[in-house]
Amino acid sequence: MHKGFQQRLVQLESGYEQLIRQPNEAAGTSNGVYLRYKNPVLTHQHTPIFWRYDLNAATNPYLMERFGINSVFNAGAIKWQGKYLVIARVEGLDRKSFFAVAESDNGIDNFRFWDYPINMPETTTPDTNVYDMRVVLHEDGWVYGLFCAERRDPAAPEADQSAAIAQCGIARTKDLLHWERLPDLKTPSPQQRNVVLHPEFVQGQYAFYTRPQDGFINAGTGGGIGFGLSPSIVQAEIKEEIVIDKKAYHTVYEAKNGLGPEPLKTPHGWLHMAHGVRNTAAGLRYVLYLFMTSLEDITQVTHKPGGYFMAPEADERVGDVSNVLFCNGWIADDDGKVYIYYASSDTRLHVATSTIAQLTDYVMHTPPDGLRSATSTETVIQIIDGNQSYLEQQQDVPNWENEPHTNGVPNPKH
Ligand code: M1P
Repeated sequence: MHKGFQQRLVQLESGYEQLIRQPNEAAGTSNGVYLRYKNPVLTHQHTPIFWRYDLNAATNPYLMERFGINSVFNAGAIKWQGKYLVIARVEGLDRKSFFAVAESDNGIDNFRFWDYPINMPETTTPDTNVYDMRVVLHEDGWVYGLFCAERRDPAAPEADQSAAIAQCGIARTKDLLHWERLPDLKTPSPQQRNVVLHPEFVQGQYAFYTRPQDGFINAGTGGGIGFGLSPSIVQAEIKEEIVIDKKAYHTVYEAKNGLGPEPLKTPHGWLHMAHGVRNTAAGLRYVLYLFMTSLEDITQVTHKPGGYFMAPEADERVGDVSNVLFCNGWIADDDGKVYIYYASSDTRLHVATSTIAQLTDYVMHTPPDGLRSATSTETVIQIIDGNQSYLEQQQDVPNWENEPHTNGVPNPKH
């Protein structure tokens, strides 16, 4: 055995256990809508040592990493047999992603990967890369995983080694261990990413949220969050795709948008999390936003707050693809607590917590985007005026005759 092999192994294993067992704490103050946590719940370092290292001193005398992991991010999520499970996108140093389940007892820390990643079957057209699974327990009794299945564009010239075609892969399982791969979803769009299966039948059919797109990166004439029905899931095909939430000029979803996890059913409507993308001099910026659709007609958006719900902050801003938040998994507990699993900068996975009551209040009572500076100003003035009348009713307004700035309370005389 190479000198130091055993010592290094002990160090690796104890460092790993320390990382996995590290308790997570709420981070500072909340904005009243959600609470972030200090540590990411998963990083590349959380992947088991026995995935990355050959632990046999005879074949790996220097105890070298034989299969490095670059990042762990964009995870689907599901509560399963009392545990909080995330199905993460694990990306190797070779840039290929695969799926792996990690579980925790409390949803905020001590996430530990299952021993093996998901051995996802392929269709007759092998995938080059698979990523961003949305996990849905459908009312038909199956757990479905919908993900992006990406392959090189067969029409691309030899010189172009980046042109790709993204389609929606579909797999289903009853135990999250064994997965049956179904044919990819067919839609009228040349490219599909961010496809989500609605958890209930709609008009007796499987209902899909889609993201039609012309190119691999650019939405082009496509874009927006689409919707369509398919009578079958084993030969899923959407013949008519409509857009239910469009991209819009000078908003946080100007360049493109896409649905996150499966929607959560609330008494007021279906609660949706999505990501919005805009272009900047520093590249694309991905933020998260929420909206609600009608229980009676799930294609009708009933409430949509202006702006973003969450944007990259502090360390979240930096990573392989900086300035990105992306969320494709959340878990709502029976007591109304919601665990939001969001990834930052295509590098690591975090959790934020909220409740159905808070998210519903946020979605239903945050002013919508008026799409002009003047309407935003008007919204602020309405809030100030509202506070003013409230304080007057409380008969608590000091006399600020000549003071333009006051201690956090509006000056009615200015
Ligand atoms: O790099 C940011 C994200 O880009 C893609 O998302 P979208 O299709 O909405 O642009 C995906 O590759 C996603 O995985 C990635 O996080």
